[in-house]
Amino acid sequence: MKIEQIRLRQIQMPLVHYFETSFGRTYSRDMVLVEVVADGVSGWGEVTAGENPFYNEEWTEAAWLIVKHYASPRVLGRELASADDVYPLLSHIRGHFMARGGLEAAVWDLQARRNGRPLWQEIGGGARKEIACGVSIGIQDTVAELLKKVEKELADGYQRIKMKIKPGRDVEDLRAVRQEFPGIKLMADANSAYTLDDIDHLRKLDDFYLMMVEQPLAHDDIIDHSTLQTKLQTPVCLDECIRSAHHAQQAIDMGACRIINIKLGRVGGFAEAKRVHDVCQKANVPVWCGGMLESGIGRAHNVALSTLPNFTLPGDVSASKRYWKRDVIVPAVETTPQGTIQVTDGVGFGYGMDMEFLKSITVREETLS
Ligand code: OSB
Ligand code: MG
Repeated sequence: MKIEQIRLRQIQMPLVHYFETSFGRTYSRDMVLVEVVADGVSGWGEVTAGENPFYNEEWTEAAWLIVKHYASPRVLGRELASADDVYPLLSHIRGHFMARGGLEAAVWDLQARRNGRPLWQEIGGGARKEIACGVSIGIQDTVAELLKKVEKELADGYQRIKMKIKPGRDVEDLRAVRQEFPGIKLMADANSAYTLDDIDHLRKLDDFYLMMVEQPLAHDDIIDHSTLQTKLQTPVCLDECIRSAHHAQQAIDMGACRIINIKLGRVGGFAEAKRVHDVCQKANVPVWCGGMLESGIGRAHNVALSTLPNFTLPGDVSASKRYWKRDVIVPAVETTPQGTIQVTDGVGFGYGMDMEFLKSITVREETLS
């Protein structure tokens, strides 16, 4: 296939409720969408970078420039044998995996559409027709609000609760939730807010029989996590640290984690996400699909990814309405009362585009050809 056009769009979407992590609050998303066109057919991708370079080094403005000036020129007008060709074409770019991944995922979606197949089938998924959903709950102003939020998500059927934690908002918050909900699948995500100096403090998390603690230490430090894991009963799950299958292999070999969160963007797209998945599967390390407050496009891609066999734990992929009043796809992503998302058999990412709404929230658009 030969990509004739790449259209970049920046859209702005206010969140239904702000989302607070150890690195700050997000009230509204500002994201870059990538549309690739060949023979009149469009494939869609989403750059999952945040509005600020706080989760990792990427952010919306930088991602726009990387896709425009470095990623697109390598793909545009080139005869691609497969979407698998995109990752190596972009690997001369250091970092910026989310920017690269937005374009790469769009080419996978296009390839699926050209073949008249669902995206999940195109990437070799299909191990399940229904994916298990958890939710990620941001840091709340008060413990009472946190408990109310947990109760609501459980009532909506979600199978696992993840709480964001940071120093000063960890042990007491977790104790309160555990006391109120003794039997639930519970985990905590620190987004790199601690250091090895906090080992004694982090050991208190073992009291709450969490499924895992996600990325407690520095975003780029697998070595310190391997030290921490030997001192914790709670399994460590790595998020920020794992940007490639090679990282995943090293982290597993070092005993730095027992679970890995795979984010499509963070590893540069579907090809590398599958390689991370395969490394983990071989090592008997379960994985789950992380989220980045995606629009429906990124969300649908996450659903497809979650059908690979080793995605055996509930992910952070949940209903559109938890984030958006109106989503850019139709229908919106919905969950069943059992806390699952039913995988669609539609071609490509399996949902339609709400172009009218998309246009109304587009703040910048550029077509490269
Ligand atoms: O660490 O998983 C994370 C959101 C933004 C940045 C980082 C993370 C998150 C989430 C939200 O946890 C997951 C979601 O609901 O999309
Ligand atoms: Mg995380």
